[in-house]
Amino acid sequence: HYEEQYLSLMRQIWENGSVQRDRTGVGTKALFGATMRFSLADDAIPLLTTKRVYWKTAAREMLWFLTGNTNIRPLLEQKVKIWTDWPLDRYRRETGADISQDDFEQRIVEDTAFAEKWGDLGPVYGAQWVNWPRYEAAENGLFRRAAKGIDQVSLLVECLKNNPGSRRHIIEGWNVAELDQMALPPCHKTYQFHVADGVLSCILFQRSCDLGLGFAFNAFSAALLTRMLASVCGYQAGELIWQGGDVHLYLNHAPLVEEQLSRTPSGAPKLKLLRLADSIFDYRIEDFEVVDYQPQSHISAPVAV
Ligand code: DHF
Ligand code: TMP
Repeated sequence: HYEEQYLSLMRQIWENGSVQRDRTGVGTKALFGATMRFSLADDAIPLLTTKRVYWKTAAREMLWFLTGNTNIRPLLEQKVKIWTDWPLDRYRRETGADISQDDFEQRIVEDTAFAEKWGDLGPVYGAQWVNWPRYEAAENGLFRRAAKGIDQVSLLVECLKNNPGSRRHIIEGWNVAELDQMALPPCHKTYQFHVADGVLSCILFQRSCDLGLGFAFNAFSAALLTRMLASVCGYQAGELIWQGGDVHLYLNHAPLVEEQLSRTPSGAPKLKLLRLADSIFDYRIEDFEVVDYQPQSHISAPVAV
């Protein structure tokens, strides 16, 4: 079963990982450098079955990246709360306000000016994917930011269609010049695609991976992106090759790790794309369906901020 790779990596890190004092102060066990391969053929999808994964949340996040938006407001309007912690943390730190997560989220949704001031994550994924900044010479001899940046996603689609044999099919999130403005520097930072015999595959390089929480989303999302790209370019989907840099388990995820390692994966969920969209930017959440997914119960775990 494809999920054995995940469970065995989890076991290996839990048993042999080096204990690290990490940025969040929670502490991790970590291993550097790991690869997992997942087939995407015949609608196969790397969705974990040893716990329920809210794949629609991950899909909504991926669609949000593709819009280029970096504000959590459109996510909250869809009840997606996975990014709230970081703006909330900044709001509390900078204002000293004692506000609950619910109240903060409600204010972001209802108050446009508040959302603009406090809901933005900085130039994270979406901003770099479809609007990587360009600069142009100004009259005064200096450079200024051009009105329109580089749309890596559109260029990728064109290149996949017109020059499938290229070895340069990349979406890059790691804009070195802007890292300091981001709430979090990108974790799933590089996507490389490859076409062979009409089959599209993807390598995702993730520099930092929260194996207990983030991974389930990252693997599903990368597979979804690959499926959407294959579909609009007229290819079949082949494989997702996931590569991690610092792959870790937070020390406070012990209950999740022990529960999950006691479970056995089962079943072969499939992802259906119900519609061929005209463009990669035209997909909607209603276009996705997961079938044959009978996961074991959800296991919640705290997210390290
Ligand atoms: N920080 C850390 N420490 N780990 C992360 O995985 C992470 N992921 C980020 C941003 N910062 C992060 C963005 N993605 C959840 C899932 C993905 C995600 C952020 C949070 C999460 O909390 N998942 C829970 C609840 C899911 C839900 O509410 O729908 C889970 O059990 O999967
Ligand atoms: P870092 O920037 O110090 O590496 O912290 C980021 C944390 O968030 C780290 O635990 C990895 C995790 N993460 C994921 O695993 N997947 C994601 O998509 C995101 C945004 C974060």
